[in-house]
Amino acid sequence: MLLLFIFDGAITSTVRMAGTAAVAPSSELLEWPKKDKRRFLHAVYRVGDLERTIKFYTEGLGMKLLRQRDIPDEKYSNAFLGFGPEETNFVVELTYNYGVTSYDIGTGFGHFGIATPDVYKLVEDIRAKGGNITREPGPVQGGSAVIAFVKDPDGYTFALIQRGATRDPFSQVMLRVGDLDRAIKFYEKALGLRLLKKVDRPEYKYTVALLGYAEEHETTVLELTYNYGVTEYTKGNAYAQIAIGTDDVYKSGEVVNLVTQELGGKITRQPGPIAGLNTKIVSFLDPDGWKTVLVDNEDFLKELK
Ligand SMILES: N[C@@H](CCC(=O)N[C@@H](CS)C(=O)NCC(=O)O)C(=O)O
Repeated sequence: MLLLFIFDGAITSTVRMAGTAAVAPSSELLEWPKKDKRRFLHAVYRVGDLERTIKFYTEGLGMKLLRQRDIPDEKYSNAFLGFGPEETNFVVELTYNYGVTSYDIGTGFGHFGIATPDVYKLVEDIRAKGGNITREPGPVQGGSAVIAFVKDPDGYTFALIQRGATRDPFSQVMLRVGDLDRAIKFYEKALGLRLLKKVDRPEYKYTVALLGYAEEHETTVLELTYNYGVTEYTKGNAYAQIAIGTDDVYKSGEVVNLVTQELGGKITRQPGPIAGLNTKIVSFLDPDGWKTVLVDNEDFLKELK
């Protein structure tokens, strides 16, 4: 239960502690996401055929298959793929639900971004393997960065972005939002993300914002896109969520709870261990309905072992 107090003129909220309740001023609590050890861990989404997607990601996009697990009791399997180990890299967690061969991606999900030193060459390699190129390589409209778009076998778009050698080529997740300033504020306050760049392209009627825990070329970033006048998107049932590491799911949950009261969104799973697994998480929706899961850092590393 969350208790709110007025303390020294500031709103304060209780921080969970075993048996006792310590009161932390909300201003202090709101500092936590910036002090916490945060990192984008993985994006979770559903695919209709695991082997087909694994083949495309490994042979076409150059990812490695990191691990697989089957949960027959719950009738699903997972595969984890990325450009390096999960301990350090952002990866995809693919879910295959037994017997479900296709999904609706909706209009809100944008793309996953992969950085590569030569977009033209990667596109030719993907094309030679039968990949679906939906936007030929060339400078982005209104800019100079060379990009291309390819669709994976389920219809998820991957943006190929030309960039020199990078530690983790998995460079971005792009989601569309209906109110960019509200979304930026939410991700800054609830998750401690930093606004790295905001680009308005009035000639193409959109604005994008990049948010990350380090500079754009050093890390995976969240790209939020606002199309002028579009406030609603469909979410479909394919893309699920993004996972981020935290040192304290309880404190992080308190912060998210405070921020949702101000900006919207809601906690969908209260902080605590997942039944049957030794992993503590808290999950929530942002004001546009995009889901994030905060995962305990130590539990996550134990799970990998
Ligand atoms: N209407 C676009 C707005 C975002 C956008 O246009 N982004 C740029 C990349 S930052 C793009 O896709 N450009 C297409 C191109 O250059 O062909 C959307 O919702 O995806």
